[in-house]
Order: sequence, then structure tokens, then C-alpha cells
Amino acid sequence: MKQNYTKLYMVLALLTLFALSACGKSNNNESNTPSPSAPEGGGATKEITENAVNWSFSEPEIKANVGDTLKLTLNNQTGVHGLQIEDLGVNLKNGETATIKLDKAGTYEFHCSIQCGQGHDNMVGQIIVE
Ligand SMILES: [Cu+2]
Repeated sequence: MKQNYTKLYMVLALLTLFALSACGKSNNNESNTPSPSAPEGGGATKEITENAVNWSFSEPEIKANVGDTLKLTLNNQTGVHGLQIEDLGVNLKNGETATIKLDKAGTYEFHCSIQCGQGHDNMVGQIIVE
């Protein structure tokens, strides 16, 4: 009878250990998984479509904060235009999207990269990162 109780206690102790280690494991896994709601890099993502016509861009001035990500799309409505941001190494053709991480403050000029006619030189704009 005494031996049976001893066995029972041992089984209970083992079960408790299993339960504790199982809890510990699942807690560790949770703490290693990044929270899905945490923003990446702390910045916002801006999606902007530049609609280009003869001879202007629809958004000649884009404002953003340092750390933001800009998804910039070129959409030609009339004429054939490109969108080049030399300082950021971006050169978009019609329909293309660039994903640009804005990690430095400054003013980045952009302009049409295709000789599109008499108003070509007017097709300029800027991205202001503060
Ligand atoms: Cu042009």
C-alpha cells in the first residue's frame, strides 16, 4: 500500500514536470515570433501613382517622413513618359512601380526621362523627405 502511494506521487511529479516544460516551450515560441502588427522599420508605406500627361505629373510634390517607404507607380495617360529620380537610382517606364526606402532627409528631384515633346522640360517634381 505504501509503495503504491509512492508510485502515484512519482507519476504525478512526472506529469507536473511535463506540463511545466510544455508551457515553457510554448511561451518561448511566442516570444520568438515577432508581433504581426509591429510596423516594419517604424515607417509608413505611401502608395502614389504619378499620372503623366503632356506635359505634367499629377503629383509634382510628394512629402514623406524619414523611414517611410514609397511605392511609386508611373501611369502614362497621354504621351510617352518616363520618371527618373537620379539621386535614388530610380527610372520608371509606363506601368512600373518602384519601392523606395526613404531613409535620408532631403529633397529628391524627379523628371521625365523620355524626350516627349515641347513641354518635356516642364515635367519635373520633387520628393521632400523630412
Ligand atoms: Cu518627357
